[in-house]
Amino acid sequence: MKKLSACLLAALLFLAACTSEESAPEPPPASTYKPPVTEPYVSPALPEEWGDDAQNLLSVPWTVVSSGAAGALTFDGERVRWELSSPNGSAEVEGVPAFEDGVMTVDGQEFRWKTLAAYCLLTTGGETWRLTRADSVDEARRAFRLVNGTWSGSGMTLSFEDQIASLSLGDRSIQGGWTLSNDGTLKISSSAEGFNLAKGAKVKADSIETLDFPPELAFDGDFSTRYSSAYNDPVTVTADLGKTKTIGCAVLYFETAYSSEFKIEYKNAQNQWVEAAHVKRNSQSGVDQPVTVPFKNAVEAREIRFVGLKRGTDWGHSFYELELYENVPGTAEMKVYAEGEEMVVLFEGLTYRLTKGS
Ligand SMILES: [Ca+2]
Repeated sequence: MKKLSACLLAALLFLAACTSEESAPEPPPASTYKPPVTEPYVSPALPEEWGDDAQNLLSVPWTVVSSGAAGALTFDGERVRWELSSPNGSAEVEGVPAFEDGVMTVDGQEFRWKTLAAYCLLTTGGETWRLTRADSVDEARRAFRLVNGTWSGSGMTLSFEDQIASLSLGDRSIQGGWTLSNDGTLKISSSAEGFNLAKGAKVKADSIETLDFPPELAFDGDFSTRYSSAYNDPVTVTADLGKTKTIGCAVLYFETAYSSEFKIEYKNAQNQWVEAAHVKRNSQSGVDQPVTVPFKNAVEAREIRFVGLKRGTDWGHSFYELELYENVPGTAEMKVYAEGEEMVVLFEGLTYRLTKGS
C-alpha cells in the first residue's frame, strides 16, 4: 500500500470528483445501481438490569469477519444465538443469556467482549473473534464474503486486513477503519480508533493556569480532562512521542478558552524547530468540533510542539486533547455488493467490478 503525503491525500480526496475522470482514460461505466430495499432493523428491548454492556453487545446482530471463519451473534429479544464455522470446527450455542461482571453466559459457555466503534472482539471457547455489525444476519453473511482479502479491477484495489481497509484508485489512496451497513454502504475512515500517535506522550508546557490543568491532560485520551495555560501569549506545549513517527496532521479539541492563532512545529533531524502548520481562526470551537490541522507535508519527528500565539478569549489557551495522525483524517464512502464471484463497487458515480486476488 503506497502512502501519500498527508496534504496530497487531503487534496486528492477533496478533488476526487473533478480529477477521477482525467486520471482514468477509460473510466468504468456510470452507476445505475439501486440499493436493495430492506426492512430497517429493530433492536430488541433488553432488560434494564443487563445494563449498557448488554446493550452494546445485543442491540444489533454481529457477524464474524475473522479471516477463515464465518458466524454470527444474534439476539431475538429472549435468546442469544452464537454460530461459528471455522477451520477448527463449528459451534452452535443458544439460550437465555445471563450477565455478571461483564461476562455473558449462554448455555454454560462464557463470552467476553470489547465493542469498538464498528467492531466487537468476542472471546469465547478460548479464542477471540472479530465481529462487525450487520443489520440482518443474511446481509451480514453476504457482506462477510466481501470484507476479506484483496479485490481489484477497473484500476481500483480494495483490501481488508485485520481491522483496516485500504482503497487504492489511480494515484489516490485511503486506509483506515471501516463500517459496512445493511444497504451496502462501505465507509472507510482514515482516523481509525487507536491511531492517535500523541496519546501518552511525555509533555511539558512553559505556562499553566493552575496545577489542575497540566499539559499531560491534553494527551491522556480523556475528553473530560484538559490543559490550560496562564492568561498570556505565547505559550508552548512540547510533546515527546518516545520515538520517531510519521505525522501528517494534528487534531485539537479546544475548550471555550480557544486559541485564535497557533502553530504546530516539529523538531527535525538537525534539532531545529520547523513549522508544520500555522493556523488563524476567527470562531470558537468546542470539544464537539475538533480542529483538524493538516501539515504542509508529512514529517518524520519524535518531538512536536504547540505554540499558542494568540488567545481567542481573555482566558488562556486550553484544549482537551491534541491528537496526531499519520494521515489527514478523511472518509471514502461507496456502495458495495456481490454479483456472482465479483464485487461491484459504486464510487463517485462510477461502477467498478472487482475480483478477488491482487
Ligand atoms: Ca484530556
